[in-house]
Amino acid sequence: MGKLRFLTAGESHGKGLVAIIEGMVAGLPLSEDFISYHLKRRQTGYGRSSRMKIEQDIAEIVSGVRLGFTIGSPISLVIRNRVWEEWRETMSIAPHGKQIEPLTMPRPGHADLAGVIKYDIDDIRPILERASARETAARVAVGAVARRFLEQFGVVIHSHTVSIGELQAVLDIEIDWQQVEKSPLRCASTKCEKAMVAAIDRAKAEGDTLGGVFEIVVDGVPVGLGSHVHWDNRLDGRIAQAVMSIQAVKGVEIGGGFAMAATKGSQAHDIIEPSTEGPFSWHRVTNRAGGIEGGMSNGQPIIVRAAVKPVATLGKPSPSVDLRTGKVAKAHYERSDICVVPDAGIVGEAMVAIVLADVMLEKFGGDHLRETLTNYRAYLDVPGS
Ligand code: EPS
Repeated sequence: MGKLRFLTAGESHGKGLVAIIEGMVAGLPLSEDFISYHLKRRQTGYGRSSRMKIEQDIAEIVSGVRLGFTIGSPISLVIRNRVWEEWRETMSIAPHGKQIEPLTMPRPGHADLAGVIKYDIDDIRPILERASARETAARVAVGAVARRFLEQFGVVIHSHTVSIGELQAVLDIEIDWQQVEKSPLRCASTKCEKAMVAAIDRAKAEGDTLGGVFEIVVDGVPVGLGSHVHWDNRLDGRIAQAVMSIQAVKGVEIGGGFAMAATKGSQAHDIIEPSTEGPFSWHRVTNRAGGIEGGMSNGQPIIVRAAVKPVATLGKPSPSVDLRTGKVAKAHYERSDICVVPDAGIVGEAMVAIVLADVMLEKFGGDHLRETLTNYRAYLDVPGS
């Protein structure tokens, strides 16, 4: 990370989640309601566990904002866990002398097994609590601050569900983002949604889970964010790392991605044509590069897709080994989600927003939003930019 940094803390069934953001400019309008609006968007996807009905995430701004505007100091946020009341004993901070049965049957696909070995703990609970995707609520809160900043520059971020299990959305018309926001699967194709919902219901009845693919679309990104000069300046690399870090994501592609590998060069790239419309003397008819060439934004929409694996906690648990006895046992089961793809898309939006805010701050600098905007406008006025 460059100028904008953040940390999250918190366990899934602990007191709550905390985030600290450093490097945001002063003068950015910011409210708890704006952040909470995006937190709610992460909790509405079809296929989530009943936990989503318990938690109604609200972000409390503890520092860094005064009278509705950021003041340049670290912004800290708290999201309380409603389930904490039921978990006080199991997740107690002080020892209380009561026997809590350790979890010793690691779930394949989770952090359980590697975690207990690495941290030398004989109970899976402390590992799963932090590995849980509950942490993504804090990322979405941080992402909301980043997107508030990006909005000032006309950068707009959307996400939608491209597939659930084997079912692909048919995307033959322009995406209606308002409809996506209303869709329980965040699917742009109402035709496909019914079958996807039925597939999730079927998986649930069978004690199984489903994965899928979400796509992020970012409009309004200026040319020249990121750089070709160093591996860790490359915008595509930074976005891929951020999106890949989301729990359950197993693949990330930009633009044509993996499918591009099977095409010829003459069909893979976006022809540059003269144009008399718009700010430049050229334009592109296609966007196979997904808005990034040579590690830099090229002014086209940024398109990122992520493959989400099926949730690893299964109603019909996979075979495992009891770490106490070394004998065959069923993996641990506790309440979990069936499908998280739509909500993972919201987390994807947040991670992409954080990376883009970071590269915008790197390029345009400034300690107050006014200064950043002045630098941004000066850059856009440079001939050829
Ligand atoms: C999760 C398991 C479920 C999810 C949780 C992620 O929690 P619980 O075990 O309490 O039912 O609901 O996601 C969230 C709590 C959230 O806010 O997204 C897991 O094991 O990763």
